[in-house]
Amino acid sequence: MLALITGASSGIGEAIAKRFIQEKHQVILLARRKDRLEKLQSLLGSNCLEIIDCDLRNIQEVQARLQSFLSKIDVLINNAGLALGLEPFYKSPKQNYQEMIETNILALVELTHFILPSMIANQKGHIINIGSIAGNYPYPGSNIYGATKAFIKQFSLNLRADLIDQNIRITNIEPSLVGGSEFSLVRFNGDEQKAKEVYANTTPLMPEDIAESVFWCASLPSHININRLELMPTTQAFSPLRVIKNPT
Ligand code: 8X3
Repeated sequence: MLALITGASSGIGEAIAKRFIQEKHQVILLARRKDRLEKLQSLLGSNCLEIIDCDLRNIQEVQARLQSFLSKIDVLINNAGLALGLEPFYKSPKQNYQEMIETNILALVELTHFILPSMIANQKGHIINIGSIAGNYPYPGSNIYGATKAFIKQFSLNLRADLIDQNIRITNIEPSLVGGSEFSLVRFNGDEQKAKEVYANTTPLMPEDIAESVFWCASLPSHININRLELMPTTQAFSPLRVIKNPT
């Protein structure tokens, strides 16, 4: 298999790349940070066919640099995405919600739209989107982030409906709390202390756990499509809905 992985320079994306390479598959890595991609490429060896250091939102550059690989890509792993801030929406600065919508939704849609015709021509392929439990359950401060992940979930399911006769699989992976990545550091704008507290004194999922589930979905026999896969650490579950007593 040849897998194109976005957001591949760290965390879940990096772990997915390592998992595919471990099984002697090939990868193309896309992310913004060239130095990190280069390091990862030298670690992964010759089955890392290409690194593409560019902002996924620059779809023209992404397309130009992917063109020669297009017909060979078996699996597209739409992992790039981010959460910015945890404040109520009315306090969220425009650049935060704009970047989340542009990256998590628009860039994912554009890349998928670019890759799909060659999968259809090949009559095979698998698109694996990294969604989130934030697309399934509301929580305070999740506002735009959760809404982008709900979009990804519904987009994944709707693609399945479109592609039923094309032998193309679509999967939405929906992780919860994942430690060992830069997710919270990015969410809290580089505040290391705040980011650390999210995972303190508990056992979160790790990027390797998500990579395992992605690889499992991709390596199942081709007549099986996992539509959605929601993952939580054993130390997390559901809370009662919040009720305000004596509202003013
Ligand atoms: C990341 C999981 O719970 O922080 O998508 O929204 S959560």
